[in-house]
Amino acid sequence: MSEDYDAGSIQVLEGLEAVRKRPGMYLGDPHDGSALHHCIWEVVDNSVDEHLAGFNDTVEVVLHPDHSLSVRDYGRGIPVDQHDEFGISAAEVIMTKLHAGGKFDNSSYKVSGGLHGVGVSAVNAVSEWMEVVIHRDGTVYKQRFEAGVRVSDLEAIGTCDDTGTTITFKPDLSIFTNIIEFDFDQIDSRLKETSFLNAGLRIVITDERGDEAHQVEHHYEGGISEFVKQLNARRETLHPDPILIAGEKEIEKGPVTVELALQWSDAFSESIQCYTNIIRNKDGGTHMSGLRGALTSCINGYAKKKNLLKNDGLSGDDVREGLVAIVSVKHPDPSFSSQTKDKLVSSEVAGIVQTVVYEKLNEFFEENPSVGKLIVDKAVLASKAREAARKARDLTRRKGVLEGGGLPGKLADCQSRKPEECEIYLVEGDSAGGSAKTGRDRRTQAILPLRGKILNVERQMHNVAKVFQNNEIQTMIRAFGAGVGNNEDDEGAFNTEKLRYNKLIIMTDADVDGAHIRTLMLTFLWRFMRPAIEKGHVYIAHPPLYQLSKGKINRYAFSDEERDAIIDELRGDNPAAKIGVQRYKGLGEMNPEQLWETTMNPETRTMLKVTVKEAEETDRMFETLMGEDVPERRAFIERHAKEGTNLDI
Ligand code: 0RA
Repeated sequence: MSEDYDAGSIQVLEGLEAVRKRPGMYLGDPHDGSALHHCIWEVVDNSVDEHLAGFNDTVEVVLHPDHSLSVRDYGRGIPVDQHDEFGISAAEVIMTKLHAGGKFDNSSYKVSGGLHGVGVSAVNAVSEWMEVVIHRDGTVYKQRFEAGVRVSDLEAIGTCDDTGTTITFKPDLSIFTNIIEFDFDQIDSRLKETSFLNAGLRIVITDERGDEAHQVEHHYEGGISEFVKQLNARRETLHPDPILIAGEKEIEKGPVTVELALQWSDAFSESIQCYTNIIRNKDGGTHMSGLRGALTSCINGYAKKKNLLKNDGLSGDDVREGLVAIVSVKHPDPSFSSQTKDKLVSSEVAGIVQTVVYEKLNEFFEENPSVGKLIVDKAVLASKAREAARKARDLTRRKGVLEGGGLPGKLADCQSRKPEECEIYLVEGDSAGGSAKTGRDRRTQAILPLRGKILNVERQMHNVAKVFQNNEIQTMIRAFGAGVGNNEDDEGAFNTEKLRYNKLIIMTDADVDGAHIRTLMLTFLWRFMRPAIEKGHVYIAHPPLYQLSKGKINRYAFSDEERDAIIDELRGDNPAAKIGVQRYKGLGEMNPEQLWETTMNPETRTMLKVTVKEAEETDRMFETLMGEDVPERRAFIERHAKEGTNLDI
């Protein structure tokens, strides 16, 4: 360290020393990877700010073999002129003065970085070394730091004809422990989100650490609208394009802008993701409540006006069923409930979002009455279902579905009476039911064969009595022994604590009919036994499509691609080798041993857990499970073997 440090620089050092001493306070936990990755977001945010300011369209992130990481942008370049107060270059101030990033230029320029975090200087403090290279005014400048302390001047090292900034840093391993390597997947998914939230920004990530460099690029001209489309990619949507809503309101501190994309599908789940200044607020907050308020009043108003509402009003849950939405708020000075910014609490935002959404959504409905009707119809159905589930309780009690008759005759129950170790297979068809009964572990596995298609309860919401006259439905209610109806406060309503089995496993053929029956069962469960799904008791069995054999070797394939891969593998060097290929047209074609081995044995089976959360993750899962990429799919199943995998409805 040089002797000629002035008062300003000493202050700087004290600031950075504090970061090194208590990295957790500034960057998050240095031992579980969160602070390590926070360093990247911190640096990237500055480049995103240049994009928001209108000067940058590309960010390049490179993971180097020596475990340093660089972030390059093509913005204006950090200013290099002398800073009056500190007597050092502006760049050095930004690199070494805590919080300098946000305070440096207090115009409306800083949106994400200025409000996101602690600035590049905090990252500098926890880096073994950091180098900044600036392209500005035709000159290339460079300066190097170690543990946050300058070890060279900002030097002109060449000429250039572009502008921009590259910051490279190597995390100091005396500060980060346990997880000390950058995680490509985490970086990829976070920066993908960043590029969705910044329409037009190109983010290129290159991993140079392995034998072969690996590169991905994220660039979405459609921004949050494309984000929503992707989240709904595998759903049946009610309207082809997300509804885009944008608005702005001036408050004392500056402009608050709100941007939303909304799209309904025929799914049951609701997924609303909220952001403030590009940061995810996983617990929502005032933007979320503003949106909810507007949706409820707007959709009820429209339904009344169009005479689509017969009796009661639609509840918030009703109008949000099947909705995927992104809410992105930019605010000059937001407040959060905690350091981690999980929840936005700035109260004025609720009113701003509510007003903007109410106005724009009404406009949309006026201009697109057919979409408006579909959305209202969906909400009305949800509302009727809610009412039906309420009635169900009385009805089933009166008819003795619950108490009378004991266990259904078709049920092959398990021996154990400890629900926590018991499972019930809901099996399509009698012949599959037969194999399952023979093949099962009869101590813990019960089998309930269901004949043919179960009733489509969605079409019977006006006539609940009919739902409960249905044989298969009565049988399920009695076998589960946990009541029916979603309102937990009602006596006799479905109660997971009374469930006779911890796992309800739907096992249907791996074909279109099987998928249909599965949907009908899930629909019934969602409408009348929702807590079973919400509390994670419902699973989908995953039977194979093919058996492949060579001599005594038996293998199973879950897709055509996997079948081909296994055939290649079994042939090995002998292309003439005889491989037996059996295609299972239905579960019934499997003998009991095969069914046990491939689909029912808890040690080896793969099941999907039915959830109503995290649409995004599940989409990726779906892609992986049902997609074309066989090695990826296999790796996935191995990683998530047994009960780890989710199916979002
Ligand atoms: C302060 C002022 C200006 C730009 C920047 C900071 C800036 C910082 C970083 C960090 C990474 N990339 C960056 N790009 C820009 C505005 C300078 C001007 O008015 O020309």
